[in-house]
Amino acid sequence: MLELYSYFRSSAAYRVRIALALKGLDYAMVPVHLLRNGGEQRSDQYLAINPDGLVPALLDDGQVLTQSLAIIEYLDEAYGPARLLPESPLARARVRALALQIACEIHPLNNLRVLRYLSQTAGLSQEQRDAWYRHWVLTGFQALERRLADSPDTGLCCHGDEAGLADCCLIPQVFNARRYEIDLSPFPTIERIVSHCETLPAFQAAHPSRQPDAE
Ligand SMILES: N[C@@H](CCC(=O)N[C@@H](CS)C(=O)NCC(=O)O)C(=O)O
Repeated sequence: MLELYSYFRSSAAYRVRIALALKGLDYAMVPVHLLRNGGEQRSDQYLAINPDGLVPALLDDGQVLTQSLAIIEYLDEAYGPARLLPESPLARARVRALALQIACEIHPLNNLRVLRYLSQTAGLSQEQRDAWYRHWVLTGFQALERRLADSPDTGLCCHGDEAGLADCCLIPQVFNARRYEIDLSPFPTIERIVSHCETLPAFQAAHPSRQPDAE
């Protein structure tokens, strides 16, 4: 029995929802509202599950897993056949690097608690906060576009023609970028991959608008 603690607009939870759908795994969704009740991710009940106070968390038969990339790799290994990472060590390293480039270099800088700190503690205006957000997305996407465009390993998806770990990270990050009305036209390879993934049922099922807690 798999239970995913998720928030419809959380891009880290969205990554795991895509992976679950690509693997064809059924799961129960437990909503954690990041804005209501002072942030349910900081409730005692949720902190007992994930002391980071971040979603997602996954329970597999009562065993707690955290960190979206670790969860995705776990799902791929535990529920074979593995398909979210390629086989060769070099290819695996490439896919992990693409995924980590999004998950470590872009996403944490723009997380809710960081944005809150910028306005509530550092005193940034909404305009300055939005400029910060866009700056780190653009910086990350410039590097990512170059990596993807320059590599013969890039196919319909980030690596070859089958969706995998890197696509699980890219599509939610682009969803966030669109929410901030970031112009993606300087990133044609990213746009092309996203357009392809959006035609796939797993990505459609995982979309924030299709979640039970969507608003
Ligand atoms: N590295 C973590 C990041 C998790 C994360 O940052 N989750 C965000 C939503 S996308 C969150 O729960 N934010 C709540 C907050 O900042 O208070 C992962 O990949 O699982």
